[in-house]
Amino acid sequence: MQQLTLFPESASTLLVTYYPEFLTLAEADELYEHCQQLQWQQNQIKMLGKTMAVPRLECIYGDEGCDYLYSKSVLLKPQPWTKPLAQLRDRITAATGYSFRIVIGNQYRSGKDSIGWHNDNEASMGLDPAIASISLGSVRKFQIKAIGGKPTDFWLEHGSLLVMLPGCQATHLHQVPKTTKFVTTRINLTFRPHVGGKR
Ligand SMILES: O=C(O)CCC(=O)C(=O)O
Repeated sequence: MQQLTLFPESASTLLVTYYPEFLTLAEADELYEHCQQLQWQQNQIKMLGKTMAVPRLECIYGDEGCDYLYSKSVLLKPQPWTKPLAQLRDRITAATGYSFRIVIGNQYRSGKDSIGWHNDNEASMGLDPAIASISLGSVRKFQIKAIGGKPTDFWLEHGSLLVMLPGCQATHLHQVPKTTKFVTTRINLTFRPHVGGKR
């Protein structure tokens, strides 16, 4: 498997590794088809006293009881693993050495969908989680920066895997910004650990 850091000097300080062709084109196409059948939902988030629609669709699959609350506002309750998602989880574990109990899907329907600057520091993932992120469909810009630092851009390709290594969430923020360029649907799957639920 080819492992490439697009920004070799900065990738180690950014605490990420990038595998552009983790999946073959045929595998990525098949997985994209599968993901279109997942149970996508439009969640609402409370921010600064206002309730608003999350600017993307979300879904979650994983081990029983591994609920995931983020931004003290959005509670995701996992559906049981589908066979393709469980097989992908095991393949990422074999390639990286990290284990995962849930996968959260993000569906960006157009350039208006996004995820703002944040870190994934929810206590339910335990200390210093490794998070593995598969991208499918349209290429979107993923930005990462040390807190207080300047962003580095990654263009996450169809079938690629980006791993945010342990420590990354404590020191860095990341986002997928909105774009005015024409883009079709992008699906992102983030495989995460979880300290609760049933195995
Ligand atoms: O879509 C992506 O590549 C990033 C998703 C993300 O930041 C998240 O789910 O926390």
